[in-house]
Amino acid sequence: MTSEEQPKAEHRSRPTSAEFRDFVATGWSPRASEPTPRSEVADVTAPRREAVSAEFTGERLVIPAGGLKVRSNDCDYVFRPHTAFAWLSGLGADREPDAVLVLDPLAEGGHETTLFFRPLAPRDSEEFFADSRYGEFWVGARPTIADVESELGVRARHIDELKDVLAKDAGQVQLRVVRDADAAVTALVDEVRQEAGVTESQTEADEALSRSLSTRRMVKDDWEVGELRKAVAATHHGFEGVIADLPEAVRRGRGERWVEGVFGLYARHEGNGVGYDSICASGDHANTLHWIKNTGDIRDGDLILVDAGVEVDSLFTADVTRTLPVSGRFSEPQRRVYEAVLAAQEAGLAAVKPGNRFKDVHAAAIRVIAEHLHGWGLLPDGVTVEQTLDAEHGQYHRRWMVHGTSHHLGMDVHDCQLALREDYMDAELVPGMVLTVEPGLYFKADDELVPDDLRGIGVRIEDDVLVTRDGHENLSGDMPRTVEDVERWMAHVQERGRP
Ligand SMILES: [Mn+2]
Repeated sequence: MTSEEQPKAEHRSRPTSAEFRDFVATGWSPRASEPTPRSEVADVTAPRREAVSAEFTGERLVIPAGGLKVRSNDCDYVFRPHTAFAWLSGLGADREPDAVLVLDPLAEGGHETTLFFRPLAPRDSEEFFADSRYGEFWVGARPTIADVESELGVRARHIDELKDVLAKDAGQVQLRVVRDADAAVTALVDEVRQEAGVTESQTEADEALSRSLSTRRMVKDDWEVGELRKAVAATHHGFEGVIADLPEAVRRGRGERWVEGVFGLYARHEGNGVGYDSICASGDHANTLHWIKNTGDIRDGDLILVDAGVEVDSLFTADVTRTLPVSGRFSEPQRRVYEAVLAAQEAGLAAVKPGNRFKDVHAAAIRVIAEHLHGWGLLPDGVTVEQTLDAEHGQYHRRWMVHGTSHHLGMDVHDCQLALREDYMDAELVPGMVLTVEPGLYFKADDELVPDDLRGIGVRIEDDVLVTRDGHENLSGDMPRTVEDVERWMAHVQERGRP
């Protein structure tokens, strides 16, 4: 409802004459008479809202999109709607700053959904030419109320009507708001509650709504899996773009940035953008788990770890990691580490099947990691594999893989983060869940416990995996993973050029 305020620069204000106002308001072709056609996603969001409606019978639910955030002065960051809002409304990409979705309880049961937003202003308004944030001259024509109603299949209203709707019978109707989406809407809901005489804290009730909207996204329907497939396909192209440009990245210096840029090019061209900041980590940088500075050179003979994913307009994102030999060929020590990680990933993948628990995937992968570390003599003297895997007293192996093996994947790269432990880590895998399987081994250049030839090698292999009725499907399985396949892939792509 309320984007961050931009400071006004007085020296940039221009006098506006009555003559100019009249002149700028006229002489334009009539606007399109047909509203935006109904979108495919309108059919997908209706059952989502019905399920939420059934859980929160008789309650008023408020799900804000969030507002624009100032980057500096009068420049904002590109807008990204809150995921709960996008999932329930069907609006993705950069839509619709300051909008609020309200599920209003009906007397006869169920809810009516209304999207409150800032519709297109008429041409005789000040906004039309003067408002650099919302005005048609500055950001293009925004949708009208009729556009939104037609496109999304819900009722739409001007955002200015929101407060009255929230205040209506607020004392009798339980109100819940997704609190972290828009501070101003949360404050408005709290104010309405106070005016209605609700004195006890409603934070827990609000959090239960947020948790429900997060947990409900865990099992993907066919349409959602289709969006993830698109995201993975675009990500595959992005990786091939990176491989094709690797020699150029080496030649130019600061090659990690070149790789980030090339992947970003594919992400913006084929999708909405990157689903998270790309990790482009060459040599020892691969041992910094979230290396997103990407300032380094890429040197022949090193590995480069690229952890990147394209997000499509619906906001579903891929999350894939490949660790590539810059020269096109793994050295013997690189291959040794790589094949250990690959074996761990295979063990993790094999554990992705209905009936297994989410945490079983990590357990399977980390055991293989521990076995290799033990076999290489890296664990402290006398420590067995079973001893290091002991959660209470061991865990030595975690020095070289400190992260988990999996997370749910969807509209958020780390999806369903508000789910309870029993619904996430401890939950059984069921068909439709999508998770990553991403073990790694990280031998820092200054790790004195590691033999010389392994120092500075960091490897992670990450795929996006759909749980099916009889096991799993690796959605990113078309992207080569074995040593031989990766080497062949690189040679092929560099021979052929950019996809
Ligand atoms: Mn991941």
